[in-house]
Amino acid sequence: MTQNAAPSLDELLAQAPSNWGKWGPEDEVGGLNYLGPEQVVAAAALIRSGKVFTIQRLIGDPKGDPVWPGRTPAVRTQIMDEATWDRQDAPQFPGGLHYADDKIDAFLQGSTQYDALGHVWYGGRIWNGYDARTTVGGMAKAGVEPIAQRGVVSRGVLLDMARFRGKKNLDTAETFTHEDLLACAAHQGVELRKRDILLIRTNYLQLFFDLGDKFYDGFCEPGLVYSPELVEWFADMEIPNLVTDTIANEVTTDPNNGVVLPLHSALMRNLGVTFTEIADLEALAADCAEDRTYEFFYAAAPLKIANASGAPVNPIVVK
Ligand code: UVW
Repeated sequence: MTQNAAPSLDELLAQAPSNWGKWGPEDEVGGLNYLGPEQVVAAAALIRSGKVFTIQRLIGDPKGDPVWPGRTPAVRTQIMDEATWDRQDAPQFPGGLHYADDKIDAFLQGSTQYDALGHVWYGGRIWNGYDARTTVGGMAKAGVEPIAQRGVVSRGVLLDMARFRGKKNLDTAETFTHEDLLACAAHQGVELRKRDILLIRTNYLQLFFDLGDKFYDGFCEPGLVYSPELVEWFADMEIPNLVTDTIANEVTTDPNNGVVLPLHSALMRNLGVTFTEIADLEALAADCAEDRTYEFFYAAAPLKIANASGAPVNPIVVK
């Protein structure tokens, strides 16, 4: 997907803001440092109706699992079931216990997931300036485990870009900016505050189910598009976590410069914004449209996997 005319990320982001060192030389969770007891208590005050939403997409969906090109969906294998006890060599437990066991072989970025801050890089340096060689054979630095240990709790705000634009889903390669997010929030009657977790709905992955294999033809998801102003806005707003219902949280190839996923570098690598991808925001969005309440309590913790560059998660939203 590299385009010859595209600038290098080093060139594109030469003047871009950075939070490296802001939380010390050993930091591995970046913008999650913005979230402390104050944010948790304030978020808890948003629980009013007691409605609970889980926003993970099903792993092993019989209709298919949308993944980034080159990745493959999780494969679940049944290891033990009642048929196991048809065999002569089946284990026999005093009392007659039988059980089912299974396992999955899965890309850790192949479902709803948190990316570790070291997941992407350029110029030989990952988040906080760690040497990119620390990724070799497993993430020695800025892996997903510190995020998982800490957990993520704050006020979440849904920005329903698809409804705001009057569409069932955003189109291939459709873009929006932070100004559009602000306009969407104003239209929804919700204020965006510093340290909010942003959940952006495009409903684009509906096309994965509607189009089948054709979904990947000319693959270019819709999403946020890079600009220096957008990056400054994320920095000023101290956004700790960006959650979307697309595979990669931004327009895949930037239409202005041809760079693939520049915001992964500008926001995740440089500012320490954690990315949560492939969320299922449909039930939540329908409810928000009905009760006109777009702010809520958000809590998530990815699986604790040593040295991993990401991990599956099933975030919980409570209204
Ligand atoms: C890539 O980094 C390529 O994708 P994602 O952030 O979706 O895991």
